[in-house]
Amino acid sequence: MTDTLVNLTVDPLGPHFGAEVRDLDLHRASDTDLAAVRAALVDRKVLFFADQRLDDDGQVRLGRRLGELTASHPVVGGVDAEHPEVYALDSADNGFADVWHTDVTFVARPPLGSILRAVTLPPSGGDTTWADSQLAYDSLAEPVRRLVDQLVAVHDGNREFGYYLAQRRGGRGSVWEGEVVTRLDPVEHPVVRVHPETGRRGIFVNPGFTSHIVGVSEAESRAILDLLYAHLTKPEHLVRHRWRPGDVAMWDNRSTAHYANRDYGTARRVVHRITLRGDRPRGPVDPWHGPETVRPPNHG
Ligand SMILES: O=C(O)CCC(=O)C(=O)O
Ligand SMILES: [Fe+2]
Repeated sequence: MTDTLVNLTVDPLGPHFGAEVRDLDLHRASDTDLAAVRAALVDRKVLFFADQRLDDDGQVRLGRRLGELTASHPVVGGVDAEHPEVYALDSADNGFADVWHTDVTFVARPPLGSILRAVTLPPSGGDTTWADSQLAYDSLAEPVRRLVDQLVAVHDGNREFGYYLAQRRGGRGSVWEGEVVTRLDPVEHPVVRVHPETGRRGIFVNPGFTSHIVGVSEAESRAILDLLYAHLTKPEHLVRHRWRPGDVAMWDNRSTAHYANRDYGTARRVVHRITLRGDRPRGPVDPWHGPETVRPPNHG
């Protein structure tokens, strides 16, 4: 069924998750249109907009109308000096995202959502797939839900991004939450995140950045994480997008994970992303009292 909200047509891609928003020029969208987009984003979790004409300026303007923008990335600079908010993933510059992840979960307040624009596409391939972490949580058996509700995990950006921080301006990254990032201290988040706008629970661990579960053995941590990752990425929980020029995707990082196929050989693929500032993830054990950062033992 297609819902028409104001002048916005939201065409679901499945019973629960994903939608194409039709007949909306993001460049000219009214405040009412964008309020409807914002509501559809929380409801459908990933939205696609075809035939858009955004450039970096337009993408940043759109993002500012939807929320507060973050820097491009905590440790990777913007696409150019004029666009410190725009994060470019360029295959020619080793920009790939072929590991399941939710954006930037290795900081205390990961971005609420991301807006991604196709800039250069390979002749074929380079599809992106999203997983619905709330649908996945809901379809776990009840005793497993009870177990994971209580768990806390460590997220560590050093493996993926430590190198970039070391290379950049003498180890000085972006300004994130008002502070220059000079190190990526691992952070703790609940394994199950309660969505701040809907109260729905979702699996909030990802192979890109989650290092381990707190308070269990390494073998237990590995087994629980593997179970959650296999479950999260079951086909029933996924939507896959085949990119076309002019496409824009927008997703809610509080309820999804994603993966970009690296199957296009030496062809070039460039996408530009902006991220909306988010809040501190909360778990179902309410309130979740955890330290903001976990320091390795040698930091005392
Ligand atoms: O390249 C893509 O399609 C997705 C890249 C990605 O992970 C991101 O923009 O957050
Ligand atoms: Fe991503």
